Amino acid sequence: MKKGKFITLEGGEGVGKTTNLSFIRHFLENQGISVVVTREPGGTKLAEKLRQLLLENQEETISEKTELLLMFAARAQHINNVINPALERGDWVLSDRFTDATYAYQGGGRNIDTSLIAWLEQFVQSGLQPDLTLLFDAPIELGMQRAKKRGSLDRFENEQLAFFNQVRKAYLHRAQQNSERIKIIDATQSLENVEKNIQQLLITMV
Ligand code: Z5A
Repeated sequence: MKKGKFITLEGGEGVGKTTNLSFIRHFLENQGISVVVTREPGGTKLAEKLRQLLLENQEETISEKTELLLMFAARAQHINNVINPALERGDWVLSDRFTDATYAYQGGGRNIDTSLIAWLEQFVQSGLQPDLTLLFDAPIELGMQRAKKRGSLDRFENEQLAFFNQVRKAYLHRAQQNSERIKIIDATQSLENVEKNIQQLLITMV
């Protein structure tokens, strides 16, 4: 059924996911590939509303279970209405974050049992996995410095340094466990070198 390829971009905040998304898009389009660019949480009208609920600083505390379920609710909608139809058409899908973020933020950051995340992953994705995941990795302080230039902080950005260190550790652990799919990009390099690394990985896929 799946004819296109599915690529996801992951990493902590400010590591360059969004910046490199447009580089990847242009690279693929220059090879004649039709590309759908999307993001998580979000990607559909309803899922973007859930994103807003998840990222806004709320008066009412969002419990860890609620956060996890909202992430997967948005994902179910995204897969059904955007990702699967695009892949079935033969388009390539580029997503700014996907389920590895849940393992990193809700698993690593919030300490939710990863077997529970794996159960939800199976239920919601029915086996759908990215063909390639680029994990942009940099020390937390560097990403924060880069992201700070943007102004006000969302609900996740307001977390403490320890939270982000747990997230980074969980991402790196995930990359170790899924080394065929998840490729680590050293995000401390210049943008030019980061792009060279990405290009080397993409060339093997087109
Ligand atoms: N979340 C979750 O908890 N569970 C889930 O399952 C999912 C998500 C899917 C929304 O993410 C939040 O949702 C996220 C996790 C949670 N929270 N956090 N934190 P988001 O992706 O929308 O937000 P973000 O991670 O904060 O994105 P970001 O800060 O925009 O980061 P980025 O896209 O990786 O960075 P960027 O905007 O491309 O780059 C930042 C700046 O650095 C920019 O000025 C660039 O020009 C500059 N930059 C980038 N690369 C370089 C290099 N190599 N050199 C110099 N300067 C650079």
